[in-house]
Amino acid sequence: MRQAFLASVFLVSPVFAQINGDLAKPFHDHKVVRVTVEDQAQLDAVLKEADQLWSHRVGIGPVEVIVDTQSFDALRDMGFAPVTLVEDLQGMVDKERAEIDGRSILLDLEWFENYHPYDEVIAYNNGLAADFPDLASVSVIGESIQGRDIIAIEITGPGDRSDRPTVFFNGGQHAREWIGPAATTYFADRLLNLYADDGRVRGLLDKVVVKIVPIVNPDGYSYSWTNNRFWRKNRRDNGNGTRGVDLNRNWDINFGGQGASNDPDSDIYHGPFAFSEPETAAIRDYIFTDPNMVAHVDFHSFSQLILYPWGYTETLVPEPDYSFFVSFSQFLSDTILSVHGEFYTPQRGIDLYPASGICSDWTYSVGLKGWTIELRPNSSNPGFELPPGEIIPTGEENFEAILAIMDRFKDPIRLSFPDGEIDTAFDLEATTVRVQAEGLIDQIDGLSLEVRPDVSTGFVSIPMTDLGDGLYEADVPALSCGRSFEYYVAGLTTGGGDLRLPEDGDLDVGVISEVVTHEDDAETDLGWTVGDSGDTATTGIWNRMNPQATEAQPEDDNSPNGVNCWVTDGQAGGGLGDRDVDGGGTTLTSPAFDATVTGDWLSAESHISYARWYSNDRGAEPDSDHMPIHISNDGGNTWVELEDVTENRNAWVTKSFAIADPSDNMRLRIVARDDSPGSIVEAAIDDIRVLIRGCQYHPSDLNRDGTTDASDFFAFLDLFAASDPGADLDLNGTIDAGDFFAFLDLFADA
Ligand code: 0X9
Ligand code: ZN
Repeated sequence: MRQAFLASVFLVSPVFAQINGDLAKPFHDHKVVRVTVEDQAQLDAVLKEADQLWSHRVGIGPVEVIVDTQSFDALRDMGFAPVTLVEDLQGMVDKERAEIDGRSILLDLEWFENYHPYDEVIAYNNGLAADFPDLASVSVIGESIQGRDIIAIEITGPGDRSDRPTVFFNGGQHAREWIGPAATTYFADRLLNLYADDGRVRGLLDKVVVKIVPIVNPDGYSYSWTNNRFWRKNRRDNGNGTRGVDLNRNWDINFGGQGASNDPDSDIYHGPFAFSEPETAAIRDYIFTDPNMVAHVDFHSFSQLILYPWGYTETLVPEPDYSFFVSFSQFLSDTILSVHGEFYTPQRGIDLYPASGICSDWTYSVGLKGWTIELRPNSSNPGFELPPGEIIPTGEENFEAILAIMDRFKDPIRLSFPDGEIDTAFDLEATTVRVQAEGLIDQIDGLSLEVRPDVSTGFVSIPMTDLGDGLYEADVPALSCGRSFEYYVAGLTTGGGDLRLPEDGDLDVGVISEVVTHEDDAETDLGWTVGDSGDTATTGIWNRMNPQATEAQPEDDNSPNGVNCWVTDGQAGGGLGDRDVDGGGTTLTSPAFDATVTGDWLSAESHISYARWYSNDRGAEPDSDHMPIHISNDGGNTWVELEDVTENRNAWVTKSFAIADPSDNMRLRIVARDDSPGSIVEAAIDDIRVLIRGCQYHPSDLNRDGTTDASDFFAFLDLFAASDPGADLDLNGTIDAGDFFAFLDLFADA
């Protein structure tokens, strides 16, 4: 609904005066304000007036800055109408410090009820390693410019770790983001303290090595405690009276490109050359010493974001990585949400704003899956000063995310079904099973599809073909309707390990026939009704058209041969929140259709299927609306819910449901609802079909004349004599006595 301010923010070199770091009360008489600038000249004027940037984001649109009273007045006189976010910044800093000082440092988790200076964070990590010598060790992996240790804590279960994948987490690249060191230390604490009693943690740590660097930038972190609470960079003496390199612009990935500054005074100064800083060089070398490292998260604050590559370019990372980042980042977001209800937006870094030379882009470029997670809070007030009482909740929700990452990367080789698990095969059609293998730290040495058809007791092995890029496939030969088989994938790694997908058990597949008896691809209007007496939506009313793409709305319909679909106002409008659903619900009701089973079937069931698009994860109040879809078998008098859509795929998703009581007077109804003023709601529907699924013939009725009799027996003998693959009923690759007995079994079952 509300127009979200998104990207198209371009970065400029912020020119702002350095805070005088040695004053006891540097922020006396200072506020944090938001102004909206309309062009570069206005932006320059604001930056000239401001003391320091509050947000790292700077461009046309809203900009948040620290100003003193004089500058505040100056901005107001220039006509900027500054909105005050923090009235008394020094008061806020003092209050934070008083709260920190007033808290007693107690044992165990209470340590995490407060923030701690550099020495205490290091001491706490050392204490953990001392308490759990079988599970953890701390090493010094480098030294900061001012000679402070950069430490790493490594955690894994006892035993041989050489074939365990490593996941790597760090905090504290940015000095003022105190929750980063706190949360990463919390992860170390929980992993170690839960190992003994929590089977999930133990199971993961027995397969994965976790490495954590809680403070990448010790000098900056210390300085933010002693001098300037809002210091961001390291403390490099730049030689021209300015201090500090932004470590998160110093990595060797598009170094010096957009979103980084060559002005040493800037908060996003990239430094003289990539890895010029001992802090970034130390982390680089640490990563390179571990060939098993597979995934990495660089923890920052604030904004509650899960950012994936690239951060510097609009070019998408190649597949399958792109799809992986989209879906797994969404999964991480859902995982975090499930803990305390906090929403972390998953998105590409570049879609936030461009930034060059960032850590997680670099880790991705050297072969890891790399993320930047921006922790709590989600708003500029309190921004970097997340209250100490929120350390543990932030730690808890992100602990679930790091466990999810450990789980996802725990195997030296990971197998998955890129098209999902197959549960249905079609009459007399071979079924292709595809497997995606990701060699995280090992290689595949052959995969096979293990199939057990209904007539056999054992599995037969079908070798899978290597299609390249880790993709393997094999065909289960055609079977007739009514039959079934089980399957799983088995293999070996070159390291000698066993592979199996699924990890336990087999997948069951039934062979069916499918006939489409009603088809509506929305290319013409078959008699739909837009609107209902209860509708209150004022915009985003359903219409049928070739949709115009927005961030939330599809560019194309779903049908391969069409252009139109039903969509909640398919026009793009001037902005994202312009023509989405606003002000309540908008209802779309289908014409009546016949879902009864027609034709001769031994057994049959009617299904309804449709393709739907739903987007509600943009805007100021994401994930707050829903789209109920109902079906009626009495022309619209009574309705049964099929699903209540909340899943934000921002993509076409085909759903299919069995119809409990099919009639010849069915209707489908879709209500796209906008109940939260701040959310963006876009929906579409296409390719509505009725499918009859079942079998028209018994599998022993080989000549398909409707009865199983002697003629089928002779038909089988003909196939058998001709060595026709259709006679290989047990799928063992040869036509032999086993098939003969299998046929007798099917025959007896008729
Ligand atoms: O700008 C940064 O370095 C990170 N944000 S912060 O406020 N913690 O400084 C975010 C970098 C993420 N990447 C992109 N936005 N491209
Ligand atoms: Zn940061």
